[in-house]
Amino acid sequence: MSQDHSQKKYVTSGNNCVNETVLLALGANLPSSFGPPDVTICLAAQEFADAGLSDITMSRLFRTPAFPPGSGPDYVNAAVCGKTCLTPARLLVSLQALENRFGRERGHRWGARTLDIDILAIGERVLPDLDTFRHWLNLPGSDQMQVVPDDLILPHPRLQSRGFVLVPLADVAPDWHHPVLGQSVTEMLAGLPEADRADIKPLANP
Ligand code: A4P
Ligand code: MG
Repeated sequence: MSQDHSQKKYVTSGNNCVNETVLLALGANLPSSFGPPDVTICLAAQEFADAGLSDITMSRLFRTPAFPPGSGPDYVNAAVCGKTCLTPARLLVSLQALENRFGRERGHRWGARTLDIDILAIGERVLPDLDTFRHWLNLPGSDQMQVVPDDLILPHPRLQSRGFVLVPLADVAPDWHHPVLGQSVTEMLAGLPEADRADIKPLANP
């Protein structure tokens, strides 16, 4: 008798690894040696398989005003949904190596960059633990700009308040539910002020 595993949260592949869903946010607002931000993002996306992802779906590219306002040129943002067998720590290292390959320099927090790849979520994991996640979730905006976490924080503590994250994410994972806030991507997006979405425009294909 054949079994339908399509409703299972985790799919086990042939080599017995646990394939978890990964959601990524991509952003760039400086040219890299490979080209302008849209080209950099598309080239980086082609490297995701080597970086440990499979079943990759990428959103449209969007032009978004830099946050905080006036902090630099407009960004190009996108989101990716995929699967991985890597541990969260190894995935972060792998993606940071990809950022570096595309010329990422870490200057000041939220400064202009050639490529930023944030892990938005890995399945329904809350990392490193619920208390620490809540600490970063509730950090005042001024502190968020100053303090950099040592640990990987999942879900990304600012995803729910950012149009430049949620608009692309709605292309690839509209039904993903935030494991702490309980809302879907569609619901979080609908909860944003209209002004936060107004200036987010899809780009024509590069
Ligand atoms: N880290 C902790 N959690 C994570 C996570 N979920 N994903 C740690 C990735 N990294 C995580 O990150 C600093 C450290 O956070 C890492 O070493 C990792 O151990 P970073 O990428 O080096 O620094 P960052 O980019 O300044 O921080 P972050 O958190 O990526 O910044 P944000 O909050 O994403 O803000 N405006 C527009 N329109 N579009 C943008 O994409 N991006 C930013 C960056 C600001 N304004 C923007 C955009
Ligand atoms: Mg980042």
